[in-house]
Amino acid sequence: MKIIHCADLHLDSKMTTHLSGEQLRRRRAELLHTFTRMADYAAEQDVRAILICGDLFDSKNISAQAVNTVYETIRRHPGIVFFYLTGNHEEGAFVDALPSVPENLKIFGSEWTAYRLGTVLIEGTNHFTEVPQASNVKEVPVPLKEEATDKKAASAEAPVFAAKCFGNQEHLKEASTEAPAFVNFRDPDESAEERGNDDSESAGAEKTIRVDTFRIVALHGQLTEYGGADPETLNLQLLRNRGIDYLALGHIHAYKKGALEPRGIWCYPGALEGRGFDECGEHGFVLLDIDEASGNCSDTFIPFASRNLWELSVEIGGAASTIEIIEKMEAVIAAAEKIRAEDMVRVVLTGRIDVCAEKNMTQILTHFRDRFELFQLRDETSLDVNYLSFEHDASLKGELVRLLQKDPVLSEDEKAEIVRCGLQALSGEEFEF
Ligand SMILES: [Mn+2]
Repeated sequence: MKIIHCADLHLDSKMTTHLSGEQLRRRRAELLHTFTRMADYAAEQDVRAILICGDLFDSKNISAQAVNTVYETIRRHPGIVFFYLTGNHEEGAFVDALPSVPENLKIFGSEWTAYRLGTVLIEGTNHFTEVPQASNVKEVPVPLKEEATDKKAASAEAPVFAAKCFGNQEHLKEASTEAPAFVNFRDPDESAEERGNDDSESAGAEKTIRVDTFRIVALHGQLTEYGGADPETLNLQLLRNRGIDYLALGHIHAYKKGALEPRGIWCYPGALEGRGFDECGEHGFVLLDIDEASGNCSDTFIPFASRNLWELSVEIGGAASTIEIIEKMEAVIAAAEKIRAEDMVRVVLTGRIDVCAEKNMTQILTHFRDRFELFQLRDETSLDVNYLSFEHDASLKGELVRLLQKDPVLSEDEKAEIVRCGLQALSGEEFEF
């Protein structure tokens, strides 16, 4: 069974990059578009469930555009169950905004909830205190595969499409009226003998968790070794040795995973799209492929963002001209193979350059501006002044440099900057602050 694990979509985000009004509108639309693309990808790849581990929206003020997009996307994919862990930003505002909760949308709220999808158990809460020993399990029927050929048939016969996509979900309704099964969780280290005894004791209305059940737990917060007072911290000690196969997390905006004793892993898929230069690199989701017979699971990070952000540091120490600086930048950009034309790039210039070096930021910007969706340039170089070379300079320039050198108040960096502007002005050149 394939399951997508994503988190931190932050739909309706205000973004933290310096985008123009038009770029910002387009970027917001892209975030929504990526959500629908992900659902389409899931249908194509025969994914049975999409697990959204919090921060689907950026704030509790959700736009109609975002609510409708998510709602309609879920309804148009009855073959996929959407599990949604309400995060710390949205506070259930989405559910309240819905005209109705689609059959294939399952919510994790403040109470610990467990859903069973085939042999996969998906549990979670947005208010984690501990993993409960036992929990009521809501059975979720594994939806029928969305037939790829249906779409072709649907375009020819509109009524069929409408029935399939809007509410003909009798198979879901039927099964979900079944009485929930009661499940006891057990220590995975327990011997088979103990297990056997226990089974006979708990026979009847209770049924014991099957060994071949793949257990996913969905939580939102910062994983820590010892926990803390902040409700957003998740104490690892309370999550180890609980028979968790896959701890599906949200909150950290970069992909990250680690071991969860005794047999599982924890994983943050990262934000689905980066929103600022503090969220650089590839973004996407995690695709789980669980072999239901063996319980083996592969987890693969799938880059899926429509654009990524990259910050490149370019050392230009010793460069004497704008062209030379551009050349150094070109080399660094060429080496960053993952950067695409649709990406947003920020270059930070570093190193020490001579105060007499000819460096024109406008020219550098002009050179790179049209190559990427967004191009930003930051100058973090520092200036070197070779005071010796001005020692015997009888011109106004020499006078200025010697005067500044003796100044007791200005810092070395301030002196260098004034020297640079002064020299350029005296040479009759345009200068940039
Ligand atoms: Mn987040």
